[in-house]
Amino acid sequence: MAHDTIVILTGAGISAESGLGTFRDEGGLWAQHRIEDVATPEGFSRDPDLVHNFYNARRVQAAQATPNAAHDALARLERDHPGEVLIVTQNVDSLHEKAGSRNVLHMHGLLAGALCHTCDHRWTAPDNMAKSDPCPGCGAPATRPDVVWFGEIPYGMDQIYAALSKADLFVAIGTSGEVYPAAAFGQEARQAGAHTVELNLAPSSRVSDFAETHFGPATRIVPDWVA
Ligand code: BV8
Repeated sequence: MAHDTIVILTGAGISAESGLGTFRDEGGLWAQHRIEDVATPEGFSRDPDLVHNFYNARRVQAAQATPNAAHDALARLERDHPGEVLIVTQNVDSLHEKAGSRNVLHMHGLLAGALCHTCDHRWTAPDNMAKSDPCPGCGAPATRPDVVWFGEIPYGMDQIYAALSKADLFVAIGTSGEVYPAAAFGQEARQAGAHTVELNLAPSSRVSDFAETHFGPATRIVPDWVA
């Protein structure tokens, strides 16, 4: 029976040193595109090719990326605490799994996933996708990336809230605390009695939710904290 007493929330900052862009840092992904154009259902309806180009490029880049010392440290933590660690990631790359983490919940979906906008059928995404690709389930030309856009409901919320209510320890790594509901998880864990830790390059918008903070690059501060 899994206890998930250690809940870890990760964001784009944990993958930055693996070469994958963050969203809100200088020159980040959102600097090149408006959120409304590439990460909303409305943006997809308006210009599906723009959205697929944005995600196709990230899918190819993520597939070539390798986990860094921070991902490796979290995989080690899970091996040392079998059944007690849940990683809730906002990231759509698969670097936690490549590092060996097993209990990973992608609340904002996965670049490796394709979804039918018509029948909700899911399949493994090819490198290059287009809306006109026929859905393997219903045949409709309604192929989209299986990621959660603004205004859509994140995956696994019941499991996440249940884990936060029982957590002894909540650690947020590499996230700016700008996107909800993830940004409120620290406060929820703290109110449930967990010890809360922020490991980030710089204080996030939700830094006041955390009892303990360490700032610096994830490849240094995460292995130091896990050790
Ligand atoms: C929902 C798609 C209802 C996938 C993304 C007004 C107030 C409050 C909320 C709202 C509001 N108006 C609208 C909302 C809701 C909205 C929202 O939060 N909007 C924001 C802009 C205000 N949220 C939603 O719509 C969500 N759905 O609310 O549904 C609901 C609620 C509860 C329960 C059920 C239903 C859906 C949100 C999902 C949006 N999809 N992406 C993709 O393209 O990847 S969001 C996008 O931002 C990514 O998913 C990303 O993961 C996420 C968060 O960004 P971060 O990961 O934190 O990255 P960022 O660049 O911001 O920060 C990087 C951090 O790393 C920085 O702090 C930096 O210092 C640090 N760093 C950098 N380098 C390093 C480092 N740290 C360590 N080492 C380094 N080397």
